[in-house]
Amino acid sequence: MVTGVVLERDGGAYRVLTPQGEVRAVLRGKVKRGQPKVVVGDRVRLDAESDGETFGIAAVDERTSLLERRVPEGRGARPVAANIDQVLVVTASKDPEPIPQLLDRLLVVAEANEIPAAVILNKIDLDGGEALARRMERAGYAVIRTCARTGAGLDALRAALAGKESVVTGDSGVGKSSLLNALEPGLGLRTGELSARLRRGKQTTVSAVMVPLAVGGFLVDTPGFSEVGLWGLEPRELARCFPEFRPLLDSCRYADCSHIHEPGCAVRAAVERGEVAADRHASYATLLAELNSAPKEWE
Ligand SMILES: Nc1nc2c(ncn2[C@@H]2O[C@H](COP(=O)(O)OP(=O)(O)O)[C@@H](O)[C@H]2O)c(=O)[nH]1
Ligand SMILES: [Mg+2]
Ligand SMILES: [Zn+2]
Repeated sequence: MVTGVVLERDGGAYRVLTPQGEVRAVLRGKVKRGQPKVVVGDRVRLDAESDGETFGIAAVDERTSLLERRVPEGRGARPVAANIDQVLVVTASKDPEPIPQLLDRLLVVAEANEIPAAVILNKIDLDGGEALARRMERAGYAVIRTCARTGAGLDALRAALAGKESVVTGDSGVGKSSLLNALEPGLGLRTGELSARLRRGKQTTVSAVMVPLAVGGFLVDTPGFSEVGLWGLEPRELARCFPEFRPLLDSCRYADCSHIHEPGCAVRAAVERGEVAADRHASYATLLAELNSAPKEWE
């Protein structure tokens, strides 16, 4: 029996990377009956098929994480990618002007899916971006400072990616493709916009794709990451998605405190003391309002 990792769905089959190279594999047995549904990032067990060319996916290993998205106009969730180790949220220090609320949203998506996250602060040749870096570090995130143009920080980025399955996300224009190409020529093309366009032509729903890295590990390209990951979150779970709020949550007067208006709220008290950034709390309030107005799964 061969083990492999699923890189992409390809029509009725899957592209699977094995220690012997890439193979095509189709679903077999219990897995064919949809248990579980195989997605990009799954570690699978393969049997050789009688034709000697394709393999059969006989079993799926237990997942360490699973990113899901809502089924359009339907019920429940559809798995998108499995076993993601980390989410790296890229921002530029300048050009385009950073949008801290967007960073917070993407980081909350990672937290909501219980996936570790870090920030990449790119274009430090244009502006050091230290105020933004400190804001994110105070919130509990590692910040990797990079410049795709000069190569500064690329060793740290390479080390962060090595051997892991990562999602690299962020606003367009911040330098994601440039950073990936600087690490590995052509990598920005194998992920991102171009592959998304190709995939859209091939399938009606855009799916994820995983690209092996020369340093070991994989990049996962999941179109619409920010929409994918937030939908299942209960409003009361949102505060836990802000790491700097977590040690405070047991100290609020009311166990069901929304951290917006209640007296004796430890989070707002920390904001007033300057220990929690006011604009992080503002991001929390914005996302909470959004979750509270979102239709429930069964509606
Ligand atoms: N000055 C500067 N420009 C950069 C840097 N990284 C990327 N860029 C430029 O920013 C623009 C957008 O980069 P791109 O990689 O396409 O961003 P993406 O949309 O996130 O993939 C391009 O013109 C790049 O040349 C950087 O570190 N410094
Ligand atoms: Mg790009
Ligand atoms: Zn509170």
